[in-house]
Amino acid sequence: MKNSIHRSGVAAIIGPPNAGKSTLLNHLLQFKVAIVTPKPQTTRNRIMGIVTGENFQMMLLDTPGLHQAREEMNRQMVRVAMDSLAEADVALFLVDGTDMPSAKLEQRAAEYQGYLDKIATPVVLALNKIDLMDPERLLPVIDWYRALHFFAAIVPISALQGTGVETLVEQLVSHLPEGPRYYPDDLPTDATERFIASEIIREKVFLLTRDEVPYSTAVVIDAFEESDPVVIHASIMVERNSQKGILVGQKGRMLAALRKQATKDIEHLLGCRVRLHLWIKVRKNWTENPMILKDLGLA
Ligand SMILES: Nc1nc2c(ncn2[C@@H]2O[C@H](COP(=O)(O)OP(=O)(O)OP(=O)(O)O)[C@@H](O)[C@H]2O)c(=O)[nH]1
Ligand SMILES: [Mg+2]
Repeated sequence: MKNSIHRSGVAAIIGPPNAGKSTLLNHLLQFKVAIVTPKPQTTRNRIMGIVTGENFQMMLLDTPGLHQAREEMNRQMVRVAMDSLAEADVALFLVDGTDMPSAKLEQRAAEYQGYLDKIATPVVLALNKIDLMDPERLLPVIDWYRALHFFAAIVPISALQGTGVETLVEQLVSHLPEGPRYYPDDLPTDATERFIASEIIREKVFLLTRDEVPYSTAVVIDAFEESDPVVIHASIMVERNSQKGILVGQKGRMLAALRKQATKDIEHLLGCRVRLHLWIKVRKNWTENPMILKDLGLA
């Protein structure tokens, strides 16, 4: 009986920055484990979500966006993404479907091929953001990707609205081996509350600041006291004094806004009151510092 087969395994989502990888993970988990912003290179670590269905359990890995990285931190981010493929049974290459065949996309073809050629598992392609597309424009996009690589399946989706996502999951699951459930049904992720809290603070920096500031920022949780309210001390690390000035803002307004917005989301995550203390620290050129990158899971 075909239906009695239970499959379990790992699917790694890889793809260019800003394509909607984290949005898809959150949608499938119905839980915000990964931060999402309109800026590229938001995700910096591999984040695992556990998607459990009647006949399957899929460990879905969200990863940093693939890009031509020059700085050390960015190179490590791309490495994290590509390394996640080693533990995967199937890869999901997720791109922004609204990137129409054009000179710009043509320029990326060689780069995409470079990543795709390194993948040993079957690769499913998801064309995301179809909610923004005229359905008639989908065919040339599909043809363009078909010429680029042999994909096990090509599935148009909207990670934001959930369109096509069920079909996508069926495709991914069909490439998982037979196996048991490794995790309880109701566990959405192996990420700790501490990690997600640090990411929420980083998300607010991404949303509230501009230019290079988000890319020069990292967040470290110094203390997480499980009292009532939960007391969290977090350091926001920047590379320069001028960036510290921006994060503090006039009369401390930026820091107050960061704290307010992050507190609200962390309270939602933990389901209890939170007192958040933020400290801004300057660590010159930390994005090139292997010791600091290692502490952030990036080396
Ligand atoms: N309209 C629309 N917007 C989407 C969709 N999926 C993601 N987005 C938006 O695209 C932006 C990037 O989404 P993310 O999920 O952060 O993208 P990502 O691929 O994880 O990006 P990196 O972490 O930077 O690699 C956000 O503004 C999302 O709201 C979609 O299906 N439709
Ligand atoms: Mg992301």
